[in-house]
Amino acid sequence: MALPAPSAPLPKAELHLHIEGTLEPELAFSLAARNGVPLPYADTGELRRAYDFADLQSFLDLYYDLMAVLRTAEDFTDLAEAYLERAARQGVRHAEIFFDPQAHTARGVPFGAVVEGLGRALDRAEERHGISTRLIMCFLRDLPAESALATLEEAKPHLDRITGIGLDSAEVGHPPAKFAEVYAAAAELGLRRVAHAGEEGPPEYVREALDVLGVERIDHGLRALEDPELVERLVRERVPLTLCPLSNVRLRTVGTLADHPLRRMMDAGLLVTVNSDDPAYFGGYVGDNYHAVAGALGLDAGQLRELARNSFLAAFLDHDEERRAR
Ligand code: ES4
Ligand code: ZN
Repeated sequence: MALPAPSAPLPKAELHLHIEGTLEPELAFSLAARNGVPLPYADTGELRRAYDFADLQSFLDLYYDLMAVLRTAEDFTDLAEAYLERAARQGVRHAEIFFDPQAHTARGVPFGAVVEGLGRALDRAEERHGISTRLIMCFLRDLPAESALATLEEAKPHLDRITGIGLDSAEVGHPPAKFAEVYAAAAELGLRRVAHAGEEGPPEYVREALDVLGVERIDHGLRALEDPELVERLVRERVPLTLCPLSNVRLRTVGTLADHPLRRMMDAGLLVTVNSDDPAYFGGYVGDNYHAVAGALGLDAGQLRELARNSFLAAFLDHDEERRAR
């Protein structure tokens, strides 16, 4: 097999990516025009200038508002296709893609239009972009647990397209245990389980996600560092953490990239991965995140390779698939 050209990006898996967070301003405006949805911004420049967030909630407010432009299956196909094209250019070989069904069904967009629309792009991702894919359906933790249960019911006819479940949106005040029942039901259906925890919420939420929800990976998990015993457990049990450095800076969970604990986490023996979260909003796709932390934290080529290797180890791939993807 030929060696990659020196400038070829490091092959990597992306494990923490909200597809709705890949909605670039240009696509938002073109979908708004196609669907006749008014936007309260004069142009893409004005929209981009609104991407100045104080915390997670101030981001989520804009993120949910802008989803109004996503109406049809075709819109979701176009959204996913645009992501896959950018991801491929940054070396992504495998992508485990989050989506937020409740954010769409609550606006009258049928569950099936979302999944089938995304699925059309994912079905041709291997052939067009050399990317294998998985879909992970996230529950919005600031909605009632009953809504998550109803969403799992709605997902049942589409489970051939859905690998797992996640938990996202406003964290503080919505502990993982609120979703114990739906996670147990999903496990019965053979779905893989992940959850956002320790992004803004306390270390206790990370522990609860493991013990009560039975998750296999923690999304973010930064605040686990406040609890040395928990860190020890995460190391011992090899629980992958999907970090999103540019997101943490934009949402002010860390001061600057130079303050980001990623390197300390690697040194502590944690299985950390680098991901983009909501790249259209946070200033970069996954390769940009690798590049930014390499510069700010002085990571060498070996450490970058370790991060890429971790991403495949933490992916929901079987051994043969993992080998092929790398
Ligand atoms: C999210 Cl950065 C982040 N945190 C929690 N929920 C989310 N949904 C989309 N992006
Ligand atoms: Zn996230």
